[in-house]
Amino acid sequence: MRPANFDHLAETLRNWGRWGVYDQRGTLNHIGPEALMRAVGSVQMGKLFNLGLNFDKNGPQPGGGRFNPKVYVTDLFTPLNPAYPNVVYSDDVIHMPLQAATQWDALGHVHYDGMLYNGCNARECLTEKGAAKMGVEHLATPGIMSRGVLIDMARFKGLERLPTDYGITVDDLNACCTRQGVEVQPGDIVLVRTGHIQAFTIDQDRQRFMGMQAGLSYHAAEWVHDKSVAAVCADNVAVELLDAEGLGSAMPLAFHMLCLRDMGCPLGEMFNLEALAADCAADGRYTFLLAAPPLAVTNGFGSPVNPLALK
Ligand code: UVW
Repeated sequence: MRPANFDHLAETLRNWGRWGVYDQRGTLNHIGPEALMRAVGSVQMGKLFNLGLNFDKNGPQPGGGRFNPKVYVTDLFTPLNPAYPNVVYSDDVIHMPLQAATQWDALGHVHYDGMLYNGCNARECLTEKGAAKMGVEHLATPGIMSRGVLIDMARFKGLERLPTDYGITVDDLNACCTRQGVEVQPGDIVLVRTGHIQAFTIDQDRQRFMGMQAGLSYHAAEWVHDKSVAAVCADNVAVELLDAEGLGSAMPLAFHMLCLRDMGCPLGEMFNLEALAADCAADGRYTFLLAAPPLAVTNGFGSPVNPLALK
């Protein structure tokens, strides 16, 4: 069975046609001049935070289809001109899944009932060559930048990490924003901290990091829609709650489906929010300029990203 109220939610939240029949950017359309100027206005201290994981063989993947990045050196001490061997360059190659570590999900990443965001027929749009529609390159132009709002749910609950079976509700989101003294506005990018990334960054337990984990309940998609949020990111693997019940239902990854397929809302995963969250707790300011441009991988289902938060 599909989760309770899923079909009703999907119909209510669906943004198909809202930004035109050819739109492939979804809720990023909420980011206009007003949202960007609000982002600039949130820069007050000149403090910069990197929210990305490193891309290397020690990444968060425990094995399987998604593996950690492999980097090969293809040129080392190669002379630019053989006549002057002391003037040289070095080059390298990376082989990695686009979903290996900190990443954006493109709108074509998941779908159900044969349709992608904006009513695209999945059989026509998705091929072995990738996403002919709803590829990540459409999120890359002009890019993803807006005001970021950190929602530090773990700290709000007085915990280092939320319990792995905890689904973050609409009430939680509202209560946490009130406590933090922040109001999410149209075009903002919301970053939710669960503390789950510590399973990788502190425990180095890749299996547990990829396993059951706290995250947003699929009901929270309604909040994302009502607030006109441009994109949602989190410090876990899937942004949403991963539990046996949801994964065993007829609509696994229900929040993904509502966001990517029905709303057209990109999801940012494995954002390391630890240092940023500590700083926000210290100065009581939870907003910042977020610059998180995906790579313009043509027809890509996702992209690695090195997100930056400037306070
Ligand atoms: C899937 O696992 C399908 O998606 P994600 O990596 O976006 O959580």
